[in-house]
Amino acid sequence: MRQEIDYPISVMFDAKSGIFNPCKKTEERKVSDLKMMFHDQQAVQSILSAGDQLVYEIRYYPFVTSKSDMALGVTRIFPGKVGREYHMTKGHIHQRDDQPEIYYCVQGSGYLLLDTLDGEFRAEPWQPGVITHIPPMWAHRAVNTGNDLLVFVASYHLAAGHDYEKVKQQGFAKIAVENNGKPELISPKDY
Ligand code: S6P
Ligand code: ZN
Repeated sequence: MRQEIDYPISVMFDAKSGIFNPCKKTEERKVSDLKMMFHDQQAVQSILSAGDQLVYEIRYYPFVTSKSDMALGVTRIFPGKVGREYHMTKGHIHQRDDQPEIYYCVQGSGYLLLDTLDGEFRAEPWQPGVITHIPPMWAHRAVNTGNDLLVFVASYHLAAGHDYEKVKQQGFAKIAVENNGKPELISPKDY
């Protein structure tokens, strides 16, 4: 028997702003939520003592049906840095090791950083139009290295789950920093 949740749903999406409607939930992440992810702890402290700084927002629509689920997540990373390190997402690996994800960059520029946490690393350069498949078992983090908003669309199963702890403890093999006005990927130990 078909229930109400089993019918198609559409949302209206504005790629420039990254806003879509209707939207079920919005979350904000500030420097205080990512403080252990950034490598310049003095810069973190000075931002926090000045009253924090918004790094990104995520808007969600969970499409849950009686047979399955699929989530839409749109992330808006505001331009900015903490020390020399560009604004980025916290980064996570999926709890379930059979869960991939699709990211679609629609606005802005930067990188998608991917790390297996066992020695393999990739940095996918991002500009509007780039779609990246994130295979299972790759931690993922998006970085905004531009002067404008970076917007990307994510599609994944809610059942994937998010493990932030592994990334927090180990970090990614490379981080994106500004060097002479340009983005550069360096090893965190060279910060
Ligand atoms: C969920 C998907 C995205 C992120 C979002 C924020 O699997 O990858 O919606 O949740 O980009 O990143 P993070 O690392 O704070 O969850
Ligand atoms: Zn994910």
